[in-house]
Amino acid sequence: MKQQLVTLAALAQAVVGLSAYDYNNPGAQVRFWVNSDEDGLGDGVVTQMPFLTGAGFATLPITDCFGDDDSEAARYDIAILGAPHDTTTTGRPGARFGPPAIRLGSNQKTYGLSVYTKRDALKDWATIVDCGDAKMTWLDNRFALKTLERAHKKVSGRPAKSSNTSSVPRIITLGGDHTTTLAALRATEKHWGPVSVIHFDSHVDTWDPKQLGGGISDYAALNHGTFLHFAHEENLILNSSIHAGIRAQVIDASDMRHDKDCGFHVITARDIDFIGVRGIIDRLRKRVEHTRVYISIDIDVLDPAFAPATGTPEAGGWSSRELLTILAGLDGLEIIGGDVVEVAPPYDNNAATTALAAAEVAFALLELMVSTPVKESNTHEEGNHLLNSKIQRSRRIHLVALQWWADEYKSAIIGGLSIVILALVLWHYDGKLVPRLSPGLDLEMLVVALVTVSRVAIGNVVEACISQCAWIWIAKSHQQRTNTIARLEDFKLFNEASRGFLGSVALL
Ligand SMILES: [Mn+2]
Repeated sequence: MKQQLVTLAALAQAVVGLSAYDYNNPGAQVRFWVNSDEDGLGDGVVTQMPFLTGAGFATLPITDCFGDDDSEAARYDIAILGAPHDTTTTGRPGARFGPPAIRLGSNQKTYGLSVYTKRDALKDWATIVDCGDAKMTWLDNRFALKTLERAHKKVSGRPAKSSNTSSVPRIITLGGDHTTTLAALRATEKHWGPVSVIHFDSHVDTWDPKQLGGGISDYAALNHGTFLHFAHEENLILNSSIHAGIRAQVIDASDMRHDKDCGFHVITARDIDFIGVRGIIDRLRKRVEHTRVYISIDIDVLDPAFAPATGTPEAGGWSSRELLTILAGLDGLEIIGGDVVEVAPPYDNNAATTALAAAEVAFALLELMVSTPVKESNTHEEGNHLLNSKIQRSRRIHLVALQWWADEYKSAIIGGLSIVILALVLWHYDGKLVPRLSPGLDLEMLVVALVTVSRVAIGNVVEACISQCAWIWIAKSHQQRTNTIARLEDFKLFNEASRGFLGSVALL
């Protein structure tokens, strides 16, 4: 009896469902023309994906977001914005054609119920629009970046549609070479203050202009390999930022030190082989904990097999699926903006592989933004990392020291401890340069071990001084013990001492 009732109910529902067909919301079907039976084609609805029926991302209609109308009807929560720009690339140009290619690649996204999250980002709480492209001249880099920045400010410069869940519209930028991210960060800083950047890329993009472009001219100093240096200089980003997928060579060791100074940790492309996708997600989440996040995705983070059409391709990258899984793993972070850049369609293949990957990645950003609405805080500090508020207050005086210590506090503790132990050892054996230790272990070995620990822990300047002093002390003790002249080649005395000022002074 119960089963019959269920069957009846299902039948009734089907009948009601059929009669209540919503012509304005045909799902994956396109209604071609008003119902007419003349040609025997029924009601004119065919099952087909509506390719090219919409001009915007995921076939959203292109909306004018640059006008002054901020009435209720003109509001939105998330905006897509194209940045057709490639005159600051150091490699192959062509990313100026990126935005329309990504839009074309996204045209299967008219319905978006995810089999992973069981949510449809396009039909959730958020009003999503595609604002088209910012007007960017190809004749003047700086002018183009300024108009992009202005476009960002305009698009995000009105209240959000869903005022109970979000305050201002968040933007997903379709690049464009990577320099376009600087304009986006300048605009987000106005609403959200400095934010952490999760930067997916095969290159670090924090190059000091002295290394890349600055030797040519001030104008060339700002390019798609240096924009994160400028973002750091302009205090747009927090020192809780992180790169993921890095594999391109750098020019010399100073590049990685400078990268660290710009506030970044590094996850290399090959790390995924050792810690897996889960490990990558955990490291990213841990790094940006308690901060707001901007996600910038250079499509060259993918292997050229998955994204050949990009300005500076690098073999040995991640697959599209790996990147998408990692992005999905960032669900719940407060993402205030994002971009997919460096898509250069002239190098794409007939199947538009790169554009498809870029569209999927941009949609993943959209899903993250819909999944976690973000309210603008009253002050820039609020809701941000504790460190950030400290930096804001004492920016002028303590910025460098604070950043260094906060970033390195673990290393500093290890370094400090090893220095204390070293001091105790030296204190204890003061004046007894040949102490009685167990056979096979002598004081010099102990000192070298401790010095090695501290130099690894502390890094650069401090470690250089400590190691030099240690080598000098060993050489001196050896000299006194054996009554011989210390041999430079034995102790690398001159070599080590020549590495720094203090060491040189000590040597003298
Ligand atoms: Mn890049």
